[in-house]
Amino acid sequence: MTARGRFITLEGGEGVGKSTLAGALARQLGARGIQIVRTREPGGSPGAEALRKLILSPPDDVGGWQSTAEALLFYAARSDHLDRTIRPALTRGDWVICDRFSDSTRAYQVAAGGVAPEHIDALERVCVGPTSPDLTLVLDLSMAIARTRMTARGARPDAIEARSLAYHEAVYRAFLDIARANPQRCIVLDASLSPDDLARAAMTEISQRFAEIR
Ligand code: T5A
Repeated sequence: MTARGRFITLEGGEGVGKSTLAGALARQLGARGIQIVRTREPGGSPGAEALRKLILSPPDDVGGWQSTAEALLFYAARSDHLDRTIRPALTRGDWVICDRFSDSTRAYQVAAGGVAPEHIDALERVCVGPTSPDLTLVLDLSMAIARTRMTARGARPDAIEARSLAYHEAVYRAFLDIARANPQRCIVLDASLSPDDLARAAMTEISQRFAEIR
């Protein structure tokens, strides 16, 4: 029987460099002969990608999602993503590198949006169950630098990016709180490093954690 693959998630605020790091990790782990499935949330399966559009670009007549409705949409997308993409990959023995996962719901919809944590605990039991990440890399970057990077990239902000500074400060603090509360699973990385140095720091943590790539 194939051993279950490893499940690595990348977390942090907007524009901290998660997608860039996910690409570098996929290349470097792939070069070591590991089958990688690189994916993201919201999204990562056709159904979840359809929900992504609804969440991040709500139709004008919706008037923006209220926090509980938004959390439920994220879990609908996550449930589909787990069933169609993540669990099959882990069962094959592939490694999954996922740009955002449940910690994002706890940071955005709970800490910043005010959804009760016990409601998310219940959704976690129903949708995620035992498929929780083996390792979470939390990218820590000051909001000022992240905003400069986002401005340089020039894309129009989506419904969540466009929220207030206070909302995003609560998100920033929440990721560090989550990392402190889960030291076995979470590693905080300094995301002000260059892309190459950040990838090197992440690979060091991954190889210390997982004997099969040493
Ligand atoms: N959300 C998501 C919730 O509210 N709840 C949830 O449960 C989930 C799953 C997703 C949105 O949904 C919310 C959070 C988000 O608001 P998204 O479009 O996927 O939306 O947004 P992000 O995940 O924030 O992705 P971004 O692409 O905006 O940011 P990244 O991936 O962190 O950053 P990246 O790699 O694209 O880099 C940003 C810019 O910085 C440069 C890059 O070239 C790029 O221009 N850069 C660096 N520059 C210098 N040094 C480095 N180390 C750099 N790394 C990247």
